[in-house]
Amino acid sequence: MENSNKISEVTEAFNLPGELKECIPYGNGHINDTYRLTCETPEGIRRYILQRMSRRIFKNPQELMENVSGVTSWLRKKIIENGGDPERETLNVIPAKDGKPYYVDSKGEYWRSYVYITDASSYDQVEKPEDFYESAVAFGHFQRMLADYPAETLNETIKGFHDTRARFQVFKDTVAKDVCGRAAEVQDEINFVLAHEDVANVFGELQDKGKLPLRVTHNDTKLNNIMIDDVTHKGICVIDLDTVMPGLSLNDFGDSIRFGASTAAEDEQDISKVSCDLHLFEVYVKGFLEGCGGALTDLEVEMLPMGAILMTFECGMRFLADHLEGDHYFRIHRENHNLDRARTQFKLVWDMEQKLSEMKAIVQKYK
Ligand code: ADP
Ligand code: GN1
Ligand code: MG
Repeated sequence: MENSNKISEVTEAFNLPGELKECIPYGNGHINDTYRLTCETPEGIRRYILQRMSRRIFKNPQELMENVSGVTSWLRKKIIENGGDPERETLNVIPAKDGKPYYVDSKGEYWRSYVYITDASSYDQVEKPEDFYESAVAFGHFQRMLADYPAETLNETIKGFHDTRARFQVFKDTVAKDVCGRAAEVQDEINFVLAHEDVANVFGELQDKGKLPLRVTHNDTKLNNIMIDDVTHKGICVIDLDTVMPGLSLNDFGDSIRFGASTAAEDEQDISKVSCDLHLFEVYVKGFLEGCGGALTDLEVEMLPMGAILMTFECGMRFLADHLEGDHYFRIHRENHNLDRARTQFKLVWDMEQKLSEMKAIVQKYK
C-alpha cells in the first residue's frame, strides 16, 4: 500500500481494538482522504473510518475538530433523549491515544477517526425517490436538532464559505490573473458567470437587510454526505461535518437539489443529459419542510427555488475558478474534470431558470 509506513504510524496512534486487518481508500469525497479500517476482535469485526483532513482547505484542523466534537456530543445527547441510537445516528469520534480528537503525524498532517456506520450506504446519485425524500427529512431534522446550539462557539472553518457575493468578486480576479492561461478556452463559461451577478448577490442583499436568519447549518448537504440505512431506507446519519457553521437554510436546501435532483452525475460530460428533475425537486421540498418542522420563515420558504439556483451557480463558479487556477481545491481524476463539473452546474442553473415558476408552484403546495 502507498504510504504504508505513514498509515501504520497513524492507525497505531488511535485506540482501535483487536488487530488491524485491512485499510482501504474509501468513498468519493472531493476533499479529505478517506480510508476504511477493518479490525478483528474476539467479539467480531469492527470497522472505522480514518481521514486525513485537507490542510490546504482547512487552515485550522484543531478548530475544525473542536466544532466536530461539540456538534457530535450535542447530537448524541439529543438522539439519546429522543430514544435513538447514538452509535448510528451521529458520527462518533475515536480519540487518539493521547486523548485528542485528532492525531498529527510526523509530516504534520492531521488525521481523525470515526466509528464506521454499518448497514448503511451513501449514494452519488438518487436511485429511489424515497431515499431522496428520506435524506431531505434528515437534513431538515439535522438543522432542527442544532437550532439551539450555541452558534457563537462554532469556529468558521472556511472563511466566507457560502458568501456567494464575495466569491463572485474573487472569481473576477481569478479570470483577470488567468494563472494557467486557460481563460480564453472557457470564455462562454466565464461569460455565463459574469452574466449572473444578480444571482450571486441576492442572499447577501437580503442578509444586509436582516431578512434571512443565520442558523447552524451543514453547508455541504450533498447526497453522499448522508448515510441511508440499508434496511429501513431512513436517512440515518448526517456525515461530513467539516463545514457545520452559522449559515442559511436556503443554502443547505439548494446544495441538496443541485446534486440530488439533477438527472445526471455532477461530472457528466454529455451536457444534454443534465436537467433538474421536478419530481425529485418536489420530493425534496416535502421532506425538507417536514424535517425542519415549521421552523423556516415565510421568506425562507418562498426563496427555496432561488436557493437551488444560487447554490448550483456558486458551485459551478467554484469548479470553474478551480479549473482556471490549476485544480488545487477539488480532487480531479481526469483532465478538465473541474471544467466538466462547472458545465453541468451551469446547465442546471439554466434549466432551473426555465423552470422557476414551476418550482415556485411546487413550494406553494407544501408551505
Ligand atoms: P469528504 O469531505 O472528502 O467528502 P466525507 O467525510 O464525506 O469526506 O467521507 C467520504 C465518504 O466516506 C462518504 O461519502 C461516505 O461514503 C464515507 N464515510 C465517511 N464517514 C463515514 C462513516 N462514519 N461511516 C461510513 N461511511 C463513512
Ligand atoms: C465538496 O467534501 P465533499 O466532497 O462532500 C465541497 C462542497 C462542494 C462539493 C461539490 C469543504 O464536498 O462545498 O459543494 O465538493 N466541500 C468543501 O461536489 O469545499
Ligand atoms: Mg463528503
